[in-house]
Amino acid sequence: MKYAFCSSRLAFFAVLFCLGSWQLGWAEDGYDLWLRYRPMASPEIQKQYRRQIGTVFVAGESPTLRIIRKELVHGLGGLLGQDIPFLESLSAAKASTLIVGTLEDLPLPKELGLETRLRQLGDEGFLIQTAEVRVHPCIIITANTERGLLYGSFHFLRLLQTQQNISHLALTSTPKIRDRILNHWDTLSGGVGRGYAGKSLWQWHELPATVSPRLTDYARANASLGINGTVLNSPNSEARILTPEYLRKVAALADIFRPYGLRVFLSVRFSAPREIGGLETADPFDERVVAWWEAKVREIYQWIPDFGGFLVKANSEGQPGPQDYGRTHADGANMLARALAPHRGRVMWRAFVYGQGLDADRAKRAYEAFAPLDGQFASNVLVQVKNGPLDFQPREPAHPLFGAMPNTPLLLELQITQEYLGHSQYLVFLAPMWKETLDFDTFAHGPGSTVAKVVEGRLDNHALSGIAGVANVGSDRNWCGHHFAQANWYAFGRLAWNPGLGAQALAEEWTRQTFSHEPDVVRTIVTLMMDSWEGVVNTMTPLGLNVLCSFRGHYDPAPQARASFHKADAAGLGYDRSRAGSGAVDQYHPPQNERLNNLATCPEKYLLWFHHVAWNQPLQSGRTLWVELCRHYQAGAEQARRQRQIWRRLQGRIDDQRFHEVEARLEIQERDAAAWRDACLNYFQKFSKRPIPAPAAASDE
Ligand code: BDP
Repeated sequence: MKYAFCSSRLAFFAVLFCLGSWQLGWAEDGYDLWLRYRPMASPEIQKQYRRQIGTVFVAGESPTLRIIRKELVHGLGGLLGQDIPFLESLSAAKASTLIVGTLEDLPLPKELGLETRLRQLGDEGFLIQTAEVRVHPCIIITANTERGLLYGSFHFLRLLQTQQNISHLALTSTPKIRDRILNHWDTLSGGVGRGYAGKSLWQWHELPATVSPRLTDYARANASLGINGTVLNSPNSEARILTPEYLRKVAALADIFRPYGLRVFLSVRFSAPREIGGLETADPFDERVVAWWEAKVREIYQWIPDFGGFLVKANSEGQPGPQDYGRTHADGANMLARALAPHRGRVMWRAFVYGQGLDADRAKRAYEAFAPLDGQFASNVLVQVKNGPLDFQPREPAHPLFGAMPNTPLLLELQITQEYLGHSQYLVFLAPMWKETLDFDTFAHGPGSTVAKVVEGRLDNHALSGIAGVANVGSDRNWCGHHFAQANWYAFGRLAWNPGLGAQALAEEWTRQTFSHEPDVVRTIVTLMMDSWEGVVNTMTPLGLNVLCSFRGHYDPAPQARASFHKADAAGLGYDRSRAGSGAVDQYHPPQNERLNNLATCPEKYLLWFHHVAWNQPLQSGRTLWVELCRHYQAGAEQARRQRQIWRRLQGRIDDQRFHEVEARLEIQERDAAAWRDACLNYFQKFSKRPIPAPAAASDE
């Protein structure tokens, strides 16, 4: 009895404590991502929204519509701080009903003209419109499909979460890219290649009997951004994924993801017919191999009727491929594409190849291997190209292949996980980097032929288009390791939907949903985010340098081990890719090639990527290369120090848990940025033989 009394008192105080700490925002662990739906901080705005959304009607019944209902109950209830009644039928609609449904399910007045507008929205777009329904002002979310409704509902909740004016809504939105995909580098043993947020989410050993509820939250987070595909396993694939044992597991995941509009794809191992098919060859021209893949694809579609297709890494970093049999990449891709075509599946064939036989300059190899194959791929093949010609460096010029394969849909591969950008220790917002790639002008059809247009399929009118992000999620409670790494998942999804969105706007909308609406907090966090990428470029690879990291881990500085990339010598620094050097500049179209070829016009951010520059060469600032290099490394370390100071100002203004967890990582970043500065400058000084200048005082800059 006594015990019961104590425990109920304890429970009472525990509840009080939780309520108190929640109000003060003391204990958020990051699990909720940008879908927190905390009550609006401003009572005026909350009151206004309550007036504008009095009731909700969602037409129809299906798994996706149930998800929409649940999200609106959760989202509106949380944000508005009260339950919003759901109506049973449209005829009950009153003033300020939020109406959600396809036109099939919604007998709405013709004069609203929604049908014509919907015709342009395809099967994923949506329309959100303020309109009079039965003389009542209402908000309508409609689309041609339930997926469109799902995206529209999430968009509407985003409007509220970012405190937008919803008085006169008249907006439509359609994705600019068709396949918007996460690439997981997960292994079947439960690890994540280049993952810094714990183990694989998939829990293969438990599937299909047990499916973690967390996977529903994963699908929901992706749907909230419009991500519509997921490649479950690493491109360094294991043939086992194609065995019935694993296909059953994959099907269990696909069942969970389907109502969220998320299709499943698999990375396949080209030699699978030998490894699990009992054949002695995987030659794409061998009829038994062709038949094996056809049967395998049929089997997959029996398990997963909406299966997306295959991702393939072939003849790259030791992976098997068609070249093992004297066939081309196109021969290999097309054989798989033919097997998938009757089921409307596609092949995403990676261009990440750099076999030494191709060219002495690694940065030229993928172009040399793939540009000649343009026009040879089947119509359901996309060639998947990394953003830059090397490998996810802190900064790279855009891959020249984006201007070189007009007859092939090119899928842009970005890396969300921070393999070369400080893992989940560093605060780096990657949207500015991705925007630099998307805005890069290939000049393929004259000025304005940006990478974004190529990837959207607009430049050469391709029916297929795609973008992939190497995922940064794992089993960590906060999904991504670093709380700010969530912003990169977020920004990837939003940019995949619309590459035209601005990095700063994305930083701001993420911050408002994730941390706070307080203007000073928003400003502080957005500034931190927007400065962070350039800061890390300065820390590691300024002025176009690249691959200066250790072999193992790709985290610590190791310039001494990377001479083949930086080419430091007594004369200067940088890789000569001008016409006098490797000639990589001529993989770009005029006038881009001329601009890059000329030391005077090559943008300084790419300088040492394209040129071997003398230590005493004056740069734009008037300072020599050596002094400028020192300034950049010093600025990188200084920024890491400063960002920690700035962050400290937020103590007590955001929840304590996330504050401290980010603080702890900023401390690591500060320490390690200083180590980068010292390691790189001490090493390069051996060649420059010049003194390291004292760091510039803030007033010198
Ligand atoms: C590199 C990674 C390696 C991947 C490879 C790839 O270091 O682990 O397998 O990319 O993209 O960046 O296949």
